Amino acid sequence: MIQNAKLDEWIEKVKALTTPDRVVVCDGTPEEYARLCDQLVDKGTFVRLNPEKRPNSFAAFSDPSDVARVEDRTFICSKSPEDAGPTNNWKDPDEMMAILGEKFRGCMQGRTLYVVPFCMCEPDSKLAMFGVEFTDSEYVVVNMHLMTRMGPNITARFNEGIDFCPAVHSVGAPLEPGQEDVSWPCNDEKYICHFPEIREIWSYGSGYGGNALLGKKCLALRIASVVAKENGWYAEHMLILAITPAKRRKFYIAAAFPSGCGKTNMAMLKPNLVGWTSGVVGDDIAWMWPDEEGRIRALNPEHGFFGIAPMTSYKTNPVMMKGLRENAIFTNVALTEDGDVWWEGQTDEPPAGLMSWKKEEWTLESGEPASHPNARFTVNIRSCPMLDQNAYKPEGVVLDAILFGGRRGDIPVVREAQSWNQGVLFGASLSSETTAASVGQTGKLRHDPFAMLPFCGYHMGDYFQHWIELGKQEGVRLPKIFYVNWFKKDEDGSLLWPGYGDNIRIVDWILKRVQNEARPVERAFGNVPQKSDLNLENMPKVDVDKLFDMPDKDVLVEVEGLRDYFAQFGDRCPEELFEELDKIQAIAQSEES
Ligand code: GTP
Ligand code: SPV
Ligand code: MN
Repeated sequence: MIQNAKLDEWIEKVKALTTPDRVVVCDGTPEEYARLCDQLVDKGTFVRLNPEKRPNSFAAFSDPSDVARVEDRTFICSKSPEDAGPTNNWKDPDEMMAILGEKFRGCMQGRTLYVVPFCMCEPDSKLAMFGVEFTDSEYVVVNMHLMTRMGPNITARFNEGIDFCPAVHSVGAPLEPGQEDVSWPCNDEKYICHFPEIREIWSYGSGYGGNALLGKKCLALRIASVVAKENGWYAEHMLILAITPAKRRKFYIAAAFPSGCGKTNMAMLKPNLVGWTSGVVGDDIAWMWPDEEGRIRALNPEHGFFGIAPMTSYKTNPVMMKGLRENAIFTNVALTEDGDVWWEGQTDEPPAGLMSWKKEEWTLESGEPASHPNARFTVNIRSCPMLDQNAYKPEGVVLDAILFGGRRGDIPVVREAQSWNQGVLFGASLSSETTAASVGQTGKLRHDPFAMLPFCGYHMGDYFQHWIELGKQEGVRLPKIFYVNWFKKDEDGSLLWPGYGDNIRIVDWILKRVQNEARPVERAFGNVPQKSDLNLENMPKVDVDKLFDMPDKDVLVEVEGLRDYFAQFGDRCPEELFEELDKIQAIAQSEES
């Protein structure tokens, strides 16, 4: 048993409110994981995969109504609406607590309340954040086992009396006595609520991903972003990777791309350049801070990957494919006849005899994909065959470059910011086509500043200011900032850039710029490569001029759009961003005339 007074109080409180049949305090051991997986198989939530094909691995199929994050049901409940800002759904904390009080009353009837103590990042790190998820979902518990740090050395900290963020979760499906359970219980009404001032998370109605695994987006991004702002650090939606060019030192890069825009793939970038090597630190979240020497350090607070299955293949992401050979959970993928998993893009041709994620027989004629577009795998970070040796260091790694990027048909594949403030503008200007990672229309261009639109727990204008402040700190050694876009299209709609392992060629130029080894072409919207500085050997032919082109008239339209967008943040939007827009506009106008 854990001896922690606050935890005892919370267990009593959640138990009294939700009236579960029993309470289990989780110990985070492999035995517990195995036991719960067996239980999930017995309940029909899990299908055990063929142990000869995919040892110790499982497939789960969600309710078709519960397949992704629900942004319109995600709330920031700060005391003042001003502190949530115009980009968040705000609700008065007292009003929301009253609603949640009703929703959670008796909601765990017939179920077990699992108490899941966990830690985001190494517990020895000065940024470590402890959490306790209170959940009635075994699926959530086993996913938390893979995604966070749990087990004896975490519970030891609770015994020492550390503070934690309570994160209460229910699928919202109480069972009457004798009522049979369904394989994926959930509720049509969902609430994903954050209380930044009292540091609490309450999530109701969904069992899927970021809605339910509360250490990830809810704690390590939305709540952590508020804690970080108050304490001079940064909680970001970024991958971290190590790149070692042939015969050079190792470099570290962090990159913020919106959901479904390539973080997991870039985190596992396998360089298509001879003699280059790489290593994974993290694929979704980075916590960053300036150290005593002014260097920007970053660490990955997570302990596993919750990645998009479709298009993951030995061609696109061999590192992940190897990491998924055993000990993985797959959600909403298709099943093969011989008890393995398949998804669109895994192989060129689908195997015969598939069962779709909707548990129906599937053929090419079915008219819809066999796996859900947001089908995901969950796997522990230790499964990754290419982890960087510093991936676990509590002191993180020193960043050499920060990338922003998204999914857009019309902007250059890479450009370099000419100053820190222009780099902050790059982050703030990020916009991208929506993907299946959140419920709603896909392929719709929207602003997603710093890829943090759905994940910033406070006012976006204050967030921009926080980034500007980093550049003003004395003695700080700032990484260079770049804006990348792997999705630039030709007039006929085809992609101009092959992406994946060939992205190393853009990283090559980025690292040349970091070391001041290549002279760039200066354009209104930032620096782009000279053709002669690009290594395009042994790759499919590309139209270099089109890759980096952006007509000045388009730049001017972009600038006007950003002025309008930033206007909503009022006087919380840093002046510096408007000054950067003015500079770009002046250059674009003079180039045009
Ligand atoms: P979340 O986990 O939702 O945050 O997404 P993510 O940012 O990790 O994106 P992920 O790496 O899973 O990629 C999303 C989709 O983009 C997948 O279908 C990938 O195959 C595709 N993708 C990733 N990188 C590239 C690339 O370089 N080029 C192209 N064309 N597609 C890519
Ligand atoms: C994302 O949407 O960015 C994800 C998936 O990583 S989820 O954990 O569901 O938020
Ligand atoms: Mn990902």
